Amino acid sequence: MPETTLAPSDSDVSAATLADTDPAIAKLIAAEAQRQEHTLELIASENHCSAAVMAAQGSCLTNKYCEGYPAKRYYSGCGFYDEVESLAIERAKQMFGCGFANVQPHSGANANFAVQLALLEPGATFAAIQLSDGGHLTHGSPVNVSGKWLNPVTYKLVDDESRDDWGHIDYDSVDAVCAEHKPKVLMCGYSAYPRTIDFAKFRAIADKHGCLLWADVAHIAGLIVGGAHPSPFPHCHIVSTTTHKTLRGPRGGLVLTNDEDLAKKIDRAVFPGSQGGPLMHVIAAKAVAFGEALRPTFKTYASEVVKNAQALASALMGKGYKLSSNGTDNHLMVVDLRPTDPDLAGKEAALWLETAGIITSMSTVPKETRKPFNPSGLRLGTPALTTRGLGADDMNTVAELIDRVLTSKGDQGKLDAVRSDVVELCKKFPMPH
Ligand code: DSN
Repeated sequence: MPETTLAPSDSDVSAATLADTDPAIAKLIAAEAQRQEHTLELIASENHCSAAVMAAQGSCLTNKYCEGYPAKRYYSGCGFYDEVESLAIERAKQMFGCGFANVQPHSGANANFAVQLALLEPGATFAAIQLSDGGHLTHGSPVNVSGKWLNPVTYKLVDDESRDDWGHIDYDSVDAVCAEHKPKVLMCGYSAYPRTIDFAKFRAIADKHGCLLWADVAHIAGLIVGGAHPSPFPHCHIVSTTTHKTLRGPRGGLVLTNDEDLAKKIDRAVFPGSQGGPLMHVIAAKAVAFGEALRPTFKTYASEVVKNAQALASALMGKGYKLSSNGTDNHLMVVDLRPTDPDLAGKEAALWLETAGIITSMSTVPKETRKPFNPSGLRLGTPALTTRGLGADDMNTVAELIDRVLTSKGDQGKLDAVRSDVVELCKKFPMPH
């Protein structure tokens, strides 16, 4: 049972620490810090942000309502907040080399909803890739507003395994889907796609069929900013992203464009279209993270993330694992578990790995044969391990640990032995703050 009592000192919140005022929550946060310290974080969409980012997010800026935009607020007392938001906007523009940024979306899903509200009428057609091929819920899934209120049509991955580009975007299919359905918006950018996105090729197809081109670069934003993946600009009309994955900021969203009219539509779609008061403490933390990403060391980080992913992918393939598209160009890979163990599905594999201190996420794979809640694959990524300082040589050790788990048949003794080795490895790479 969690503790629920408040300490008697809760009358003086400003002077007290969290441990004094709410020991139950303080204890859970401390336990989570220990969990992060003693496990290997391989979820492709997670990272360890800096103490400076957390300090900004945990600041008094959480206290203020600032509906509106800098110098156009609906509340008094917003002067410092205007400066904070303007700094975040300027740094976002500088990071991506574009003309306009909206830093208010609370999340990637909110950013994508705002883009859809700005660009598409109810029932309008847009083209994207489906969830099981590496897309995202907000890219037209029938359980999301994007699939309920809009008309998504889907293009495919190359599914001929004899081709060198097996598992890559099938650009012929993108062209064919646009020719057939004439979508108003063509969307690229994915949650489980291990290959480089050819934004110029997408733009040529978009222009041919009169579509606006929208990229959701949530997963690869940090790689783009760090120069380890080509930029969506100048090719894309609109770019949305999260700020907490490879970009290593606080949890949140961001929308970017070079087009002034689209920028105005996006601003209106974020507020008042789909959100109220911006989370100013999070916007401050975004500004801090963007400042970090603009430093030269972030380029090194982004390139190390990719090198580590490629080293991990090679080591796993060397052990006989099948990876979607036979490898990776970016920070993530998708392991299809079926060829190595037809009885082992993603949910159980992720559970065994978690027991051993290796944190991953289950994933659908191309030509999926199981249900999304127990799919056939695992998605692995290197952003967080790279932040901790693990390098390409350490990826052989990580692959060895993963292999020991996946071949353990769930034997508790074997999982416990891996857990001890994981703890030892983690001790060599303490959290960088
Ligand atoms: N849930 C995120 C991911 O894991 O990719 C996307 O929003």
